Amino acid sequence: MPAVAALVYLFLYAPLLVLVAFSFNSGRLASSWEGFTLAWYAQALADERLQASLRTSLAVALATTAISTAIGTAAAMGLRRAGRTRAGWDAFLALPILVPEVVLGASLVLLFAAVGLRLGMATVVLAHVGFSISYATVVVRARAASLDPALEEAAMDLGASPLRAFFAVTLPALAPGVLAAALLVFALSVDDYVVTSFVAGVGATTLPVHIYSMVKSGVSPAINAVSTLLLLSTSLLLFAAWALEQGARMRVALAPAVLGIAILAAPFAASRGPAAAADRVLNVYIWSNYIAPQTLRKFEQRHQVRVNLDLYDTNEAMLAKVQSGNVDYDILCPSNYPIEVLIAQGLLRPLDLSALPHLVNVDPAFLDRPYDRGNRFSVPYFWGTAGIAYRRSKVGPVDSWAAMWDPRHRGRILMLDDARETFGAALKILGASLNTTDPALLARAQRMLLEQKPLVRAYNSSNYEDVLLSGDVWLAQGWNGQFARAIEQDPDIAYVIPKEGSSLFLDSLVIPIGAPHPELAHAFIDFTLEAEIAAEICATMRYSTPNAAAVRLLPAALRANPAIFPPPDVVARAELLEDVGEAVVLYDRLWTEVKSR
Ligand code: N2P
Repeated sequence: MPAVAALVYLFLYAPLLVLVAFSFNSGRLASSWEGFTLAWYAQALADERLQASLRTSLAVALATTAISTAIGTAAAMGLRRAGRTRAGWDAFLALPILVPEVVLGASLVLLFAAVGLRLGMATVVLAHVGFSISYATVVVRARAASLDPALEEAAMDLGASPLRAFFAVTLPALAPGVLAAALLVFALSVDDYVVTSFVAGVGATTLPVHIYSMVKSGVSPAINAVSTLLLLSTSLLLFAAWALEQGARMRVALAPAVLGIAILAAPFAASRGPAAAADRVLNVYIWSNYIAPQTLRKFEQRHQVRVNLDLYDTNEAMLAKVQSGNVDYDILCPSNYPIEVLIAQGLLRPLDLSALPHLVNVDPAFLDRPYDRGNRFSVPYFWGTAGIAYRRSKVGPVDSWAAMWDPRHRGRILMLDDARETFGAALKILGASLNTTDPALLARAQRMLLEQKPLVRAYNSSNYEDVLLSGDVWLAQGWNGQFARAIEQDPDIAYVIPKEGSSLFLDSLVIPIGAPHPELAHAFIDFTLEAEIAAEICATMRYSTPNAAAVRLLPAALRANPAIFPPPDVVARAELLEDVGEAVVLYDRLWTEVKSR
């Protein structure tokens, strides 16, 4: 029997143990142990964005704890007198605990939009209070049940007002329960990802939301380090709460509780104080792997501002968020085809070209395109291709999309998690345009994707190059820049634009209509147009820059790298993704069917 129990516990704790162990691994990949190091902790603690998210988490958790514990205590007191209706109240109390978090998150976003509340710190606190009151009430009530009501009555018989009796007699007796509730609520709030990701908007990035966005831009062991700290801290808080509920003395529970909070607060001691002029901010919503932190820091320093960065991996995700209407972004980076949609819906702010003196650096071939004549709304940022990167030693030479349908590569194939790109690959095999709106062709493409699905290891649009580097897959569909970086780390990897042709994208910076900081947004766009900055952005991210002055500054090796700047005949094979109008609904439905079947 103990052996079975041990196995169950191993099953429960193995992932956590691996996480903790690898936070001390000096290698980058989780596939091999390369020696002990604390470097990832140092890197995590030195990360300003991480510290900012920690500050947000702590502020939210403290506010949530104060509000929820107060309301929970009051509710527990009230419920003592519920009498016959008690069962009903109990059910209502359990409901928020049982409702799936995604449902809660989605419904809160609707509610906030309906009452006109902007997403931000306040909505996060409201949401956290919403889901934690029940927990607080249940914990305090358990303690209240063991109280002798005669004590409170005696106090009132001796002349104390009900309020006085509560504070002088009842509350001290309840204190361990109230503290346990507070610790539990604090831990729940610090930990929450799902609900928070719905209601955070910009500038309210909590630690879990930040960790998730770190995962998107590549798995760094620094994430393991942060996660280990978060794990340790919440475990201590929950242990303290549990000990109090078991009747441990306050002093015994205090030590783990204080330690738990100290672990979260420690990075502040290490921090150099909040970033400069925190009230001047720019909210940037851009593709993952499109700008390096060091480049943002240059802008922050030059303008004494803070840049809030949010990332997305598909145009559709970005559109959905912007169209929902209650987010405060200053900068977006859509591809050409969603720009048409955004312009048509009146969601973009006309640019003041006089505030963009460095626009002259852009190669005229990328300007005045049909999707935005005269560049009234958009300035090109990156262009590039989608293609296949593969491990030469495993699959030999590849020149066709057919490799992604080859049963010999079962379980070793990764495809982008992007309707236009996956359908695009299938359509190219069919010899069709990837901008087709023909339902019959799209149905054929869907059948192909369904046939391919058993071979596919993952649909991933964020850190697909890491999955290839780790050796988990041998062939990956993806966008060129991240593959150009991967090839540098591992020369066994090659990138090809298949002979059937592929997709071409042109992504631009735009300012949404309701941008709270339009002037700063113009300054940012112009900053990215400066030759040195555009060259730095291209050299760090490895997507292709439309900035002619920047290209001249690039090292020859980068300019000659075909994964970054493909030769003209290869570009000629590729087709620019364009707006498919109403058919976007069809693409979306067919793609959802592929993924859910
Ligand atoms: C970067 C994705 C490239 C953008 N993560 C494709 N439009």
